Amino acid sequence: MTPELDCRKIINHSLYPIDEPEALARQAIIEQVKHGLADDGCAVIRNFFSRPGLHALLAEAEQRRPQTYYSERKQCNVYLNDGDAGYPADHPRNVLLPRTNGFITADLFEAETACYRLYHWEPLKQFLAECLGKDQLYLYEDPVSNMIVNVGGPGQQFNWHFDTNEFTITMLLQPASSGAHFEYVPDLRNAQDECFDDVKQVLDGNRERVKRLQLNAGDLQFFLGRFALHQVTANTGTSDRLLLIMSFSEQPGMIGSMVRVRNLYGKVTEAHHAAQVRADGLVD
Ligand SMILES: O=C(O)CCC(=O)C(=O)O
Ligand SMILES: [Fe+2]
Repeated sequence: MTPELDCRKIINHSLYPIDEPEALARQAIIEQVKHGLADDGCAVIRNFFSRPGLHALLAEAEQRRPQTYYSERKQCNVYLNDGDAGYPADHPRNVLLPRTNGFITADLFEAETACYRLYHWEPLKQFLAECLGKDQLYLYEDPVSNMIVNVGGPGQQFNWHFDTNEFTITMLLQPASSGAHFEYVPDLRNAQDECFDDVKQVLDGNRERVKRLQLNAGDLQFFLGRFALHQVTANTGTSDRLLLIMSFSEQPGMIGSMVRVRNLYGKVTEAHHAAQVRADGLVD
C-alpha cells in the first residue's frame, strides 16, 4: 500500500492553494469558475490534481473496478426513468436511450483512501461552496452514493439526461483513449419550464446547441446538470473512462431515496431504510 498522501499533496497545491483563504490564486480561480457557471452552466479547473494525487486516486478506482455495479435496466429516458404510457411514444418522456455505464460506490472506499479523505477535507468543501456561490455546503450523507466513480468501459455510454442535483462536481481520473465525450446543452430547461420541444430536438439529433467538453485526467469540472441536458457518448476505445463524482448538498443530513439508490447502485443501507420510514411520516 502507498503511504497516505496529505490532502494538500493530492491536489496541485502550488496552482490551487484552496486551503489558504487569503491567497490571490484562490480568489482568481473562484472568480473564473463563477463566470463559467454563469455564462455556460459549466466550468473546469485544469490539472486540479498533482501527479501523485492523480496516481493514488486512479489506483484506488482501478483496484475496485471488479466491484462496479451495472443496473439491470439498460434503457432510460432523460429523466432517468422508464417512461410514461400516458404520453405519446415520441414524447421525450418515452424516448429511451442506453445507459450502460456502471458505478463504484462510496461504501467501497475505506476511510484511509485518498478518495475518502479528499471528499471529507473541509477546505475542499469550503472552496467548492465559494465557487458555486453558496454560503455553505454539507457532505451528502448518502453512504452509497456521496462519492462514486463512474465507470465507462469500452462500448459503454451514459444517455442524455438531467440530474436531480442542481450542480455536479466531477474529477476525471482517466479519459477513454477514444470516444466517451462529455456533451451538454446549457440551460435547456428551467425551473418553470421542461422545454419538451427543445429536449426533443436534441433527442432527434439536432446538434446546434450541443457543446462538447475536452477534459484531461486530473481536471475538475462543475456543471449545472439540473438544467443542462448532458450525456457521455460511447467509449470507442479499449480502456475504461474513470470519473470521480463528489456530491454535496445545501442542507445537512440529505440522503438518496431508496428506489433511486437501489436502481442506480444496486444496494441500500440501514440509513436508507431509516430515512424511508421518516419520509412516510411514521414515528421512529
Ligand atoms: O460521466 C460524466 O461526465 C457525467 C456523469 C453524470 O452525468 C452523472 O453522474 O449524472
Ligand atoms: Fe448527470
